[in-house]
Amino acid sequence: MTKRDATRLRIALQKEGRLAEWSVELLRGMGLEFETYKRRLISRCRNFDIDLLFLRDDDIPEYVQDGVVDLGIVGNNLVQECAAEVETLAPLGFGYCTLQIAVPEASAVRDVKQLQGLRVATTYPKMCARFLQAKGVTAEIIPIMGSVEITPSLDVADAICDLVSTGSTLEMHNLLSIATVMESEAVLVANRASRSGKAWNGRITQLIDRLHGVLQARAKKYVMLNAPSAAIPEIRAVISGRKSPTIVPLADPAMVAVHAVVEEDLFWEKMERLKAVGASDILVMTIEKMIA
Ligand code: PRT
Ligand code: ZN
Repeated sequence: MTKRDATRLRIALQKEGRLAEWSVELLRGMGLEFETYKRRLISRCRNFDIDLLFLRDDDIPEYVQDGVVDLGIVGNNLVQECAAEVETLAPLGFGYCTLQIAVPEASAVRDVKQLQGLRVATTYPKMCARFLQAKGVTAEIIPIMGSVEITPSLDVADAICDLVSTGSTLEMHNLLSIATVMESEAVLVANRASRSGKAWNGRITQLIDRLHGVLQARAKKYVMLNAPSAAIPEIRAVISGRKSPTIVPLADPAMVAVHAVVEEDLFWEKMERLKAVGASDILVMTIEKMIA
């Protein structure tokens, strides 16, 4: 690892893999300008005193814990497995997966308790062991580096504990999930001393504020619609956001235009209710940033 430049904050992100593109997109959304050409180890931000380090994801929790870097973007699954002593600043809304215990479809095992005395192969030995222990089950944990899903067919293990996102790997290998050990997504983590110390606290707080601006914008849509003036009370009841909607009169005095920010998760339900009370010409726009 290159020697630290004490005047520049360091952020670690995955070099290649499932989190890499999302992490770069998020940091760019937060206004950081940098190159990713061939993902060299270090990329200097042009507009901030920040260096980005492109690393294997497995190394990130410990590098953050040890202060090799100040911040890291990594799956919470790895943070928990390493039991890294870091401060989790925010979940990031990508890299969703679950750590699950699965058995061959042909197996008689259908409950975690039945794993007593059996072999469980996993790349997450610590979390798997903690989970089984909490259930009062003593099993033989077999740590594996990769391709955990093939271990039952090789008779290396009776069950596996692995990450699942779509579930197609389990299905392809005729494996059936019997328990969820944890739900995970990518998180922003900070070195404790960097977060609390004078040198970087201000810069980290600034980055967290920007991050919230990006995440909030993603969770919302900007909606413009036309509606009969008489429907304003019903429309306001549907769009019960933090702020009241903007109501603009139209040339036709019986009609108004309504502009509002709507939560993405209830989006379709709200659109259907708005149409039902007379809204028309509904335009929906992505919000790039949102600053409270
Ligand atoms: O090279 P490097 O060490 O950095 O990368 P890696 O190959 O170890 O990691 P990578 O890119 O595969 O995963 C990085 C992070 O993405 C993980 O730590 C999780 O936080 C998150 N993530 C989200 C996943 C998955 N979904 C996922 N499906 N990580 C791995 N998988 C694997 C899983 O292990 C299994 O082999 O995908 C397979 C199952 O996928 P489905 O879709 O068939 O269920
Ligand atoms: Zn890895």
